[in-house]
Amino acid sequence: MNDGTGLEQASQMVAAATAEITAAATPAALEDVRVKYLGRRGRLTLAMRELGVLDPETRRQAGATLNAAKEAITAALAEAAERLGRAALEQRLAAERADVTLPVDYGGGGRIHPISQTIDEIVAIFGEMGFVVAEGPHIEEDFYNFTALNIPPEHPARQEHDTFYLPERPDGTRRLLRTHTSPVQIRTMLAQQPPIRIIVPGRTFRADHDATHSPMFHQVEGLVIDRSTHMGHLKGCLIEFCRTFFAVDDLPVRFRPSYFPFTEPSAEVDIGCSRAAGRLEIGAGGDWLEILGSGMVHPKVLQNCGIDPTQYQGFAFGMGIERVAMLKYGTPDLRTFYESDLRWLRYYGFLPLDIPSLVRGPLVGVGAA
Ligand code: 2U9
Repeated sequence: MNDGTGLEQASQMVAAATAEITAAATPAALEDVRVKYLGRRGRLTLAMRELGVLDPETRRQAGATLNAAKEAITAALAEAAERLGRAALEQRLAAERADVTLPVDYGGGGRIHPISQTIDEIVAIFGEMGFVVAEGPHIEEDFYNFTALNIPPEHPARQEHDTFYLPERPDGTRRLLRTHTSPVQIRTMLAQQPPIRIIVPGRTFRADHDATHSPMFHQVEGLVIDRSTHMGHLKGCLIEFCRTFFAVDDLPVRFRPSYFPFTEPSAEVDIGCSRAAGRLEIGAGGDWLEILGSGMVHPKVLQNCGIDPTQYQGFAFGMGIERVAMLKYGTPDLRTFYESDLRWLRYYGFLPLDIPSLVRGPLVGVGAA
């Protein structure tokens, strides 16, 4: 401290530090400057330590001067740190810039399987009508798959289902692979009170294997239960579904009386088609194609699920996914769905961004050619 008050020494230090701070090109270089002047053994820190040997008046003046110098260097460091941070951010943003107007590059990426796409389309249509998705286990108890659905032991419908049974348990009962998705509706009715409006997609299993049957296949079923649900609701809902799914506004739809143990009355649903020149075409054409099963839920089924059939009624329907997918997308052979042939999937599969939605226009999914 040559002049006693440290004034000259302090102003030199501030000038030197400011020049070094301005020259620092990286946060590391800036930190070196901070340590050099303000670190534990920094020049300004040491000068401040020397104040103790001065007489009180000189110490007061020199202390004020050195404090002002410290504040000046600290402020210059902060300003430089902000400048360097901004520059680094700008550099990073420039390096990470992406042109979002470029078309999406799908490259050799994966495809959505037509079964998944078809399920998503069906769920989107019923979702728009207020249905919610419900799911349940593949391995089921006999009660949920048969008995609760008005198919008691010895009922002839049990034979038609070609059921896969699991080994007998000590109590003599056997679990099974669900033969339809209907046990999910049973579980839903047992768990919650009406109104119920669910759509149930999933895998189902039957011991049947030939050109038109697979031991594992997919179904979508639906269930609506409310106080005054009637056959008119069933018809309106399913006509709307068929026309939207096949994207044909004036598609003829007819309801043919049928029989299922779990619905009464029951109806099969046909859509219009033409088979001219051996080519199947969906739309008005004088011919008919079966697409769905449906009916009003049998009062005994409601009762089995704790729902009072004098207060509530509802309708249900079911369809095979493979069948409607083959019809909509022209896949000729059921077995190809399960072969995991990548060339087949590249041809019949869907691009990941082809997400079915009614808001984006008609559901005429376009295959990835
Ligand atoms: C409950 C009550 C009623 C679901 C229904 C059908 C008619 C039907 C077949 C279509 C083709 C199965 O994949 S397929 O072979 N399904 O015809 N399904 S009514 O009825 C229910 C379901 C659950 C509680």
